[in-house]
Amino acid sequence: ISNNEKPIAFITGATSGIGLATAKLFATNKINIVICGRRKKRLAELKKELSRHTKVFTLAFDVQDKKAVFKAIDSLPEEFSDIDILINNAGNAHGLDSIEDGNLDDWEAMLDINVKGLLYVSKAIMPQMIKNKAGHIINIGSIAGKEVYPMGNVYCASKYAVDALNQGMRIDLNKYGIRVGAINPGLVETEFSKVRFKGDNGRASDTYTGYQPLQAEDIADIIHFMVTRPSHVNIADLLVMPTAQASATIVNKKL
Ligand code: NDP
Ligand code: 8X3
Repeated sequence: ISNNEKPIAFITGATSGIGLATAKLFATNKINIVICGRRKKRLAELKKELSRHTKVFTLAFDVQDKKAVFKAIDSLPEEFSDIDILINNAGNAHGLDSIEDGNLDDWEAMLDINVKGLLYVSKAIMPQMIKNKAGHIINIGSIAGKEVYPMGNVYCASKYAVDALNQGMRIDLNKYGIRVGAINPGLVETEFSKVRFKGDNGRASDTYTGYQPLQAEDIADIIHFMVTRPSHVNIADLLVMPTAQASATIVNKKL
């Protein structure tokens, strides 16, 4: 965005966690935003709050629904259609089961949202970046895309796929001058574990007790750093953990 005074960022999964914190930080730094998610009420509230700082457009769609993805992105008014930055963030884990106990609906949700959803959104936005011979795509991977952990199986597979796609996009879009990079967080306290454990809030909060987990704002801060580097600098791949975490399975908890 270094050459563009009024950049437009398209953020998927902006209704909570990392996407929400990124939308807020971008807005207060005068980056215009298109915020996406399925929860329309949250999008409307966020638009009201952030329109004080910047231009905001909301798009409600499910990234699993490819027709809805293309229809939503096609419907963007002209002033929001020239996207400079794409934050491929929408995603979740569904369940934490040993592979033989895995639930097929959970498996499909993770592959459809985390992998295919990311592809649909990218496919819809890439043509205009290619036309401009400029753009910046940031993929939100995970430590789960660098290291497989017990019962992580399909979620890890989905995030390994994000890692592969991050590399593949960087290679194939190189000829157009489009920057592609990933940030791979460790434990971040968001709605992630509420979704993974299907509303079992005790299990969700246990994930983040006994140590200081990352907050969504910590990741947003790094995403903002990535997009504000000079245009010849591309942060290609970052792994970020709380200090208390040393690997996907080693967390120094003081209980
Ligand atoms: P949250 O659950 O807080 O946020 C997930 C976001 O994704 C929500 O805004 C949700 O919006 C959106 N989303 C989920 N499913 C869909 C769908 N089918 N269609 C459209 N949007 C969808 O979790 P995080 O902020 O933690 O997660 C953001 C990203 O970070 C994910 O890709 C996750 O895998 C990754 N990550 C998270 C880590 C963590 O420890 N929290 C660590 C490493 C990576 P809505 O429900 O409104 O559709
Ligand atoms: C989330 C990271 O290790 O909590 O992507 O599953 S982990």
